[in-house]
Order: sequence, then structure tokens, then C-alpha cells
Amino acid sequence: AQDCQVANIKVMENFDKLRYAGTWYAVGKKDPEGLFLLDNIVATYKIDTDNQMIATAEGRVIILNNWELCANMLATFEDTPEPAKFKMKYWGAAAYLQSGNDEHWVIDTDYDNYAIHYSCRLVDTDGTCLDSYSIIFSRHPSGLRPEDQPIVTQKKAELCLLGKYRRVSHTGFCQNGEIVNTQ
Ligand code: AZE
Repeated sequence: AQDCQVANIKVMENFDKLRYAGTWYAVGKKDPEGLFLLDNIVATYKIDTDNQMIATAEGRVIILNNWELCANMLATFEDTPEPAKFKMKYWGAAAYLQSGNDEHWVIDTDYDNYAIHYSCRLVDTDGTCLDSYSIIFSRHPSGLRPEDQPIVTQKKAELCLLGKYRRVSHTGFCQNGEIVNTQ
């Protein structure tokens, strides 16, 4: 939404969670306030037997000032009347990781190459977002295809987050799926 009203943000039409399932590599992100996944972010979505979306995600984090590790996260999703908008409940495989309830909106995707995720944690009294995070996903760890880049840029602008994203590197830090303390 050009007016930056959270209520006016357009999401993916006719969102198909079956086509969305599978592995997505974060290639860009806009961070929320506080702790967040740093890089090496990979999310895998599945549809369970009740037709509910579930996901696992991993990413490098630094907690307790200096403890660098791979966060293994889990999430369940509650459907809403809008197919691309979910209520996400998430928690860490280990108790010292973060847990919470976030919005999980799919702004746009072609299912095969790119996806734009958005979550507003705090809506201001004027209807704009005070604390959001957003992840640009690719099916390819190498990044977005050149033809998808203008679409992604347009959507970043619609989210009022143009210029607020950082590239997400993939160095293999979380490759073995185990928690590693490299301190
Ligand atoms: C998301 C992909 C779908 C599943 C999940 C996601 C979010 C994960 C976090 C993790 C934060 C962890 C921290 C640990 C110290 C949207 C990436 C669970 C918000 C800060």
C-alpha cells in the first residue's frame, strides 16, 4: 500500500499453500526490533494431514551476547479468511531460542522461484507498522533470477520497506542441522 497502512497491504491472491510447500532460501531480509536470524536462513514448509501449514526454519543467531549457533525453529500456522495471511506460532527446538506468535503474510510468489514474506508485529496508532520483518525467499540458494528482481523491488516499495533490506548470505553454517558453538 502506497499509504503504508498495514490494513491496505495487498497479499498474494488465491494463495495455494500446497504449491508454496518445500524449501525456500532467504536471500534478503528486513529485521524486526531485537533478536533475529542473522543469515544462512532456510525455511521448509509442509502441509500436514489436517491440511494445516507447518514449517521448520534454521538460521545463524547470536544469543547471550556471544554465543553463535544455528537456531532450529518450528512453526504451526492457523488459517485466516484471507488465504495468504496466517497466524504463525513458533518456537525453538531448544528452550533458549525465541518463541512467539507472529503474523505470516505471503505478499507475492510465483511458487517456483521467488516469494516475499511480511510480518507486522506492532501496528502504530496511525495504522502504519512500527515493528515489522520481511524475508525475500528464493527456491535457489544462489539468489533471485534477474527477471524476478523488478517484481521484488516493486513489492518492497509497496510494503514501505524499500532500502531497508539486507542480503542474506549462505555459507553452510547450518548445513549439518546441528547446534554448533563456535565460541
Ligand atoms: C520464518 C519462516 C517460517 C518459520 C519460522 C520463521 C521465523 C523464525 C523466527 C526465528 C527467530 C529466532 C531467534 C532465535 C534466538 C518466518 C523465517 C519459524 C522469527 C531470534
